[in-house]
Amino acid sequence: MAKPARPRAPRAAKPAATKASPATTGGAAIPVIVETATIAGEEDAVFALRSLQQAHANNRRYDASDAELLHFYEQMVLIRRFEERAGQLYGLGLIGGFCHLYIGQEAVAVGVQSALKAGHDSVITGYRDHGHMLAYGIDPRLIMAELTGRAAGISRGKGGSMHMFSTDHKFFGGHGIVGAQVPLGAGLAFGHKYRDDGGVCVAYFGDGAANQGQVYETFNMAALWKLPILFVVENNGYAMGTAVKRGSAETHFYRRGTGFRIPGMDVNGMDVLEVRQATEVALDFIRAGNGPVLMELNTYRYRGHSMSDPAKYRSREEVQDMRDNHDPIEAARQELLKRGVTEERMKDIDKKIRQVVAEAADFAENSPEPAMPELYTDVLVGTY
Ligand SMILES: Cc1ncc(C[n+]2csc(CCOP(=O)(O)OP(=O)(O)O)c2C)c(N)n1
Repeated sequence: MAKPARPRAPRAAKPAATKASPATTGGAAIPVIVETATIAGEEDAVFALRSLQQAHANNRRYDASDAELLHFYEQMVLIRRFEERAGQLYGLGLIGGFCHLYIGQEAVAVGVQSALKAGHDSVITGYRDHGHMLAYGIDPRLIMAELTGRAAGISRGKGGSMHMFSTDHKFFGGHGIVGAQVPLGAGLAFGHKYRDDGGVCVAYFGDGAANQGQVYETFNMAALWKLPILFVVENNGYAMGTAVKRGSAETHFYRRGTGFRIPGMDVNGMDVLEVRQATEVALDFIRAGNGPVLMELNTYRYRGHSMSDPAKYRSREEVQDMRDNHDPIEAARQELLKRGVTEERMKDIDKKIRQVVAEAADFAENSPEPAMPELYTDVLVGTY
């Protein structure tokens, strides 16, 4: 059974360039080249690749005000309660097709997207998309109505859980083809650069998707053209039932851009303040015209891959350990308590969120299904 390895302990920053160091095998000293920096200019390149990780290591956590941390807490609670309710509606047969819950990963979407300019910067992700939409301020009623296939849904009930979209919010899906959102994200980033609008695209993908060839073709082009794109690997430990170690030769996903001169950052995705801080470092670099950044966010999904997954590939103890010891919402709650925010204040937030989610579910259940002529709309691509 796979050992729970997330979130990984922060690794110590390495020096920018190191000399040959001796190692021994059977007593004989042999030189091991750890890193070379012999070509003119290479040293700078090596430094650039590591500089963001070093900047992040020096200052890991965002200095949030109490109000900001409360807001992050509220958003994470909203995602969790929303997802729990979606799971119940799925069980009742009110949600059809696939449904992938985001429970456990809330700090990622909230930490990253709180640093973006909503409606200006673009976001694109895979099929586990409800949390990213909520984190971008999209009305929970419209998301729930989409999940239940109703006309009032954000994609008029025709997209469902995996294919939601809102150009108004610059949220570009919701994609069921693993990894497909990565080259599409480069296209969105190209659009920002072409229009010179100062926007950045965040393209999220999973540890499983990170093994797709199209990801690396995209890395090459994005780096070559210095596209304003933040690649975010949400390493939740599993691609369906395959643990990272079973499916990936390089399990440190933040290193995967090195061959394309894309700086990488290794981030604890269970700490919303660490995620936010790392995102700011990355965005500063990207917005200054330096091209893409790759962030690995180490996180964990508590529920099965989708609602139909009994999750037999891992132990209950592993999941329980993550829930008990690394939960992003509980961590934020504890931090707020330490700052003197009262239990009552947080209970009020919890109560308010339960109400918001209950209203979203009622709205979804009471909305009509799309009319038949809707089958013929949104078939061709328009201008965005
Ligand atoms: C091109 C393609 N291959 C396979 C699948 C089937 N599939 C759906 S999800 C998934 C696992 C992806 O895992 P990961 O990228 O780690 O994302 P996570 O589900 O953990 O968020 C696979 C193989 C698919 N949808 N598309």
